[in-house]
Amino acid sequence: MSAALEQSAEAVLSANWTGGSTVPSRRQYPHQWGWDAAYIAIGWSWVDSARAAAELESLLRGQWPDGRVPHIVFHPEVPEDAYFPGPAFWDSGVDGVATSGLTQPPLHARAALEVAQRGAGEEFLRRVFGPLCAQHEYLAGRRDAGGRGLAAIVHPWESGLDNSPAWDEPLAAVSLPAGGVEPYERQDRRHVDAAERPSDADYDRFVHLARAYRDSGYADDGRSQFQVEDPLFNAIWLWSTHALVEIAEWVGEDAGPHREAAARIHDGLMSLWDGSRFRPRDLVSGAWLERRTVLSLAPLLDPGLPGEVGVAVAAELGSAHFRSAAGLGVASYDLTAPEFEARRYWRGPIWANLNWLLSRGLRAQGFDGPAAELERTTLDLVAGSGMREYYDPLTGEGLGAHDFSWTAAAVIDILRGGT
Ligand code: 2M8
Repeated sequence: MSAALEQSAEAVLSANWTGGSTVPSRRQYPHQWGWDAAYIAIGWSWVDSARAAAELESLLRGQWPDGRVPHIVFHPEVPEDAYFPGPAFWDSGVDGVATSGLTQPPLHARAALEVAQRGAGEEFLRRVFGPLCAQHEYLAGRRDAGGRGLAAIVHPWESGLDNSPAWDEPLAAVSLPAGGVEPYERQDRRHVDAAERPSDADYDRFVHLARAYRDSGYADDGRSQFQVEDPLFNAIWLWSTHALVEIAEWVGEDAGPHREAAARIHDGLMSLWDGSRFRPRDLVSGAWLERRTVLSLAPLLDPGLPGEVGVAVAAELGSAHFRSAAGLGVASYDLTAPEFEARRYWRGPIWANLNWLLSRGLRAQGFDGPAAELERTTLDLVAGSGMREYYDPLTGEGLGAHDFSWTAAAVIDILRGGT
């Protein structure tokens, strides 16, 4: 099974390769995405280290002078209406590279380290070290709205878990223009069933928040109506900061500032621990967010997590809140909650990239058995239902886009034994 699965995963990455980078899926997401590029580079690293390096360097071509790494780098030859919101909406970019103005979980330093380890080497690391440091400095300098050493996200799209029930409360508090949101045309339901995509009410809020951020000149001035300290975004940032320590040592730069940054982010992350679980903090209301989501499990990636906290988070991951009776992986939302939706994007389905991330987290805490089991169930799920964007946690049915790049990348990394 594994040789055929690996072959089909490589075929998905090859089919989605556009010559300099890889689209998440040909029709639904026809540009390059921020954190997708990191997963995809790790997948490519086992197959073609030149493509793996190119994947990350292509994304970094879109980096802004302030250091932010955009959540989308647009392909100039793709028509404006192929994806909404497209380049004209964002009205941003540098040196002729059109980008969005938001960012996404900063998995890139971690990916760069692995890409270098599997063949791209020191020369590649020397090219990306400066840009990766600038990305981390942007987050520390411009996004620490709460002053706790954490980066705040200013839009649900920045979380990567766009439509998670975690954001229902802060989104409900967003005030929309009195006359309604200026009309716009969604493109995301052309290729995927509407029942698997966000509602119009949620989209109105996404679009309004993005326009307001754009109209502020992407100011990061604390005025956004949505500002949240998210445990997943910050756990990934911390994991990447540890990678930056290793990269600095490899290329002979000073690793000290990155060690200090890691200690700061770790302390910030622990401020999201309520004694029984990690929770996002809403910086607008000042309150912890209630909903039980997969975001809370990501701090497993922190190698400095106190032992008893690691045990509690791993137990939560294995509990009936997240592991479906069908044993298919980790649900994105509490299976027992009234708002759980098995088929709707980020409101219940299983995602292969999260299974992969959490298996890495379990290993970081020394739980190799559960990690291996999660990897096995991920492979079984994909073998049975194809390289889909997400999966129904009750039945295993594949949902969302087909031939999905990060699913293929996770499969390759698991099969080739990345830990
Ligand atoms: C999804 O997000 C985009 C917006 O960025 C969308 O729905 O149009 C999310 O799953 C996000 O995490 C992912 O990076 C992106 C591309 O795969 O799709």
